[in-house]
Amino acid sequence: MTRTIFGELNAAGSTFGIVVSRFNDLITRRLVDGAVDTIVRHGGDDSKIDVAWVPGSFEIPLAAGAMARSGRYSAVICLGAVIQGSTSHHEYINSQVASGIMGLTRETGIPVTFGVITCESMEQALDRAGGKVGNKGVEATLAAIEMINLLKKLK
Ligand code: INI
Repeated sequence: MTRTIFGELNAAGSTFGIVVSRFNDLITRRLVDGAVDTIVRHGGDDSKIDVAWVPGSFEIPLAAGAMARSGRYSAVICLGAVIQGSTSHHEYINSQVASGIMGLTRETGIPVTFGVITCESMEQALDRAGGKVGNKGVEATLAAIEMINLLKKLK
């Protein structure tokens, strides 16, 4: 008989760190709003959410690491928007942020989720920040909540 294990979407009792980039804040403010709203709608408490602002997405892993190692949070949610310019600058940022965040999940054992929009234009970013392609902040928050509860069952 198969035993199926999954994490419920219940944020009650959990504490959340959110790290968000100020670069492209027209977009990232919408991601934070989506993240906080998602936590509260899933039974979480907004007094158990800390939001740390960093200059740009490149700085996200450093602040996320400090939060993840502090022992104060059930999960850390990383939010940013890297929009392709006329150079390859964005590629360096994207690869460092993604691998930095993945490294933190392995190192700390808590969910550190990736809510960084990577796209070609401001229009595509708006679509992913509450527009027609959803909200990356909501997605990263649901992943964090699900993983918190899954990990409780796997331990
Ligand atoms: N930071 C972003 O979050 N998004 C971008 O699109 C972006 N671009 O395109 O340059 C960006 N750059 C800043 C970078 O993240 C660092 O803050 C900066 O390089 C200082 O370390």
